[in-house]
Amino acid sequence: MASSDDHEFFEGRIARRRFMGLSAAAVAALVLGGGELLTSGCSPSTSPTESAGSAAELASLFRVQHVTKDPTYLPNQWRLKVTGLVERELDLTLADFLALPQTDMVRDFKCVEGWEVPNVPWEGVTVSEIMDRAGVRPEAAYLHFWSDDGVYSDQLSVPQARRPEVLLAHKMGGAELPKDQGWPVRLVVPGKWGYKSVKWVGRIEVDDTFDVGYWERQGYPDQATIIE
Ligand SMILES: Nc1nc2c(c(=O)[nH]1)N[C@H]1C(S)=C(S)[C@@H](COP(=O)(O)O)O[C@H]1N2
Ligand SMILES: [Mo]
Repeated sequence: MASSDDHEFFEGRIARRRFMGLSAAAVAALVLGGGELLTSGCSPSTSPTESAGSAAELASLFRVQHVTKDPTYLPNQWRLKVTGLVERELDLTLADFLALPQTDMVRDFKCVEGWEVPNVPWEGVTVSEIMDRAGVRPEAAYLHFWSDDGVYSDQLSVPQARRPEVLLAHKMGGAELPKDQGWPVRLVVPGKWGYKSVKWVGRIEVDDTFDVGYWERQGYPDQATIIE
C-alpha cells in the first residue's frame, strides 16, 4: 500500500525538481511569448461580494485559471462521452449524469503556482462509478479527460482514476459550478495539483497509452503530487 504511494510521491518530486531547474528559462519564455496565458491564469480573483459562507464567496477564493475562453453550450447540448477500451461506450446527457449515484466530499484545492482554497465542498459522480457503467477493459491503463474547450486535457492512470475521492463534480459549495469554473462538470483530483482538475469535461478516452496533459507538456510532472 505505502510502496505505490511512495513511488508516486518520489516520481513527482524528482520531476518537479527537474522542472524547477529549468524554470528561469521557462518563465522568461512565458513572459516574452505566451506569457499572457500564465499571468491571466494567476491574476487575483475579484473580492467577495456575497455574505460569508455563500457559494459565490467560495468561488471568489479561486484564481479562476484557464488557457482558453469558456466553452459556451446550452444545458441540453452537453454530453459526457466515454470512449475507447470499454465494454459499453457512454454518451450521457446532463440529466443522465445527475441521475447517477452522487458523492460529496470536502477537500483542499491547490494550484502549483502557490494559491489554495481550503475545505471546498464538492458534489458529483465518482470517476469510478463512470468506469463501472462503461466497463473499463482489463487492458486499459489510462483515462484521458478532454475539456470541451477543445484544447485542455489531462490524464489519470486506471488505479488513480479508481480512487474514491476522484470526482466529476457539478456542484461546489452546494451550488452549480460557476460557468468559468467548469459548468456543468469538472474533474476534481484531491491530492494532486489543480492542473489535473480539468474543467468542462466532455469526453473521457480510455486507452493503454501514456500521453501527458496540457501543463505536463510545459514541464510539470504527470504525477502532480502536491509537495507542501
Ligand atoms: N479546461 C481547463 N481546465 C483547467 C485549466 C484550464 O486552463 N483549462 N486550468 C487548470 C489549473 S492549472 C487549475 S489550478 C484549475 C483552476 O481551477 P479554477 O479555475 O476553478 O480556479 O483548473 C485546471 N483545469
Ligand atoms: Mo493551476
